[in-house]
Amino acid sequence: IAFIVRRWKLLNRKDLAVYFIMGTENCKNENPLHLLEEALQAGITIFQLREKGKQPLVGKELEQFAMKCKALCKQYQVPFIINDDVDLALKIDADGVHVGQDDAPLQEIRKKFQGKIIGVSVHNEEEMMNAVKWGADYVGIGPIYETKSKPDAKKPEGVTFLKKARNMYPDFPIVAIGGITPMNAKEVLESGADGVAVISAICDSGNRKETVQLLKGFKLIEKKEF
Ligand code: TZP
Ligand code: MG
Repeated sequence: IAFIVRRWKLLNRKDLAVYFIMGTENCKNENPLHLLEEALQAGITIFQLREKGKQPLVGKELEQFAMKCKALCKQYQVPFIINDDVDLALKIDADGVHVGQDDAPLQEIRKKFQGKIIGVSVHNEEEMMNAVKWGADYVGIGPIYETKSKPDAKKPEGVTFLKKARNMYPDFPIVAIGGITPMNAKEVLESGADGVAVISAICDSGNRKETVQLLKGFKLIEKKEF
């Protein structure tokens, strides 16, 4: 029972409501930690540090930055996830890691990540089945729409596979990603996503509080769970 309770507490579907992703390259002229704190104050429900691009932080600098992000997330009681870098996630005791299909096999990561969150990007039924089978805590599906934030992103998929995935797994935590904004979030949530994962919608927003509330508000309207 303890195991079940622990696993259950790891991640709830509602934690995916507004999944903010950021790295220093997404912050333009703003201080990344300041931007993250504003997003936390605005009500994001989970955060992923995704350090990519031409001049990413690496080594000790990345580690120190990640530690500061972790401390901020803890202050707001928001799960802190690290993209790709399993060793860094372990080293600084992040709440979890998010991996793609090109990263280490899920079975191996799961062994190292007992009691931590593992998210996996999936694009088709087979990848989805494997993610569920090998113990992912949630999957990310996308890109749904055209994105400017990932140069090597696949072609936008629309909501076709998202709907299929939801039909296959009625209760599995699913977050949608790629070009999502308050303008199109409703379609994504109606297609079965538990939440939206965004970079630019929050990083480039002139009013982060309003943006996060809009992204959340659709969910409150959509999920009549009372
Ligand atoms: N994976 C698929 S699309 C994407 C990632 C990391 C980028 C999402 O960024 P945006 O700005 O919300 O489109
Ligand atoms: Mg990856």
